[in-house]
Amino acid sequence: MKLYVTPTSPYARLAMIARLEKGLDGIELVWTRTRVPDDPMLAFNPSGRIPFLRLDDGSGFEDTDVIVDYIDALAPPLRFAAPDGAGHWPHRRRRATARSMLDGVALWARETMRPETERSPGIIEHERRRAARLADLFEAEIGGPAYRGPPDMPQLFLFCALDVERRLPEFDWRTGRPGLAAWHARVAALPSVAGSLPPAGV
Ligand SMILES: N[C@@H](CCC(=O)N[C@@H](CS)C(=O)NCC(=O)O)C(=O)O
Repeated sequence: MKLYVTPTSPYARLAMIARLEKGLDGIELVWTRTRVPDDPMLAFNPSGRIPFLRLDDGSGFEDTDVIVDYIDALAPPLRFAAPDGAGHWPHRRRRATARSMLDGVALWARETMRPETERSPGIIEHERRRAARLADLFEAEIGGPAYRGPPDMPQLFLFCALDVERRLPEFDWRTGRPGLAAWHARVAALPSVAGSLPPAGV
């Protein structure tokens, strides 16, 4: 089984963290690039999106949620599913909100990578404001018990969203948000998170 990743994709980072959290480092990482027109990967991953999990029979999955669910099911007990009972909908809310933040900042980062003449200041400003509002929301709730345990999907989406700052320095979520900064530092130091940083030179 092979997990196709890039060094900059926050979605790939999330899948790589899940892989290590589950002790599945036997899943081989394939460091690749996206948007390469004649990439052989397109033969089995036509969308060209990363992360992509290729199974030994040649089939595979795109989409971070599906890949994490698959990895999770490979090594029970489940770690990343929404809990049953009273915690279910609060978990789903946190997960959806954190994923929304990641989708927005990923779009913002992508926009800044376009040639300057093709960039949309309107899109960048829209995403900057969205990210600031969501960062305020998470700053308000980050001290709660939901953010203290081992990383679940809401926390992983939130961490990977905030971590987009490494390629988008203008995403300044730290100023005025000490709780979020302290939480990010704690998660960044976890072995699965530190161990999923891309090696130098890839
Ligand atoms: N919905 C996808 C989003 C993944 C995604 O957007 N990946 C980006 C890299 S951050 C990508 O592969 N872009 C390549 C392209 O647009 O061709 C998921 O959850 O995995």
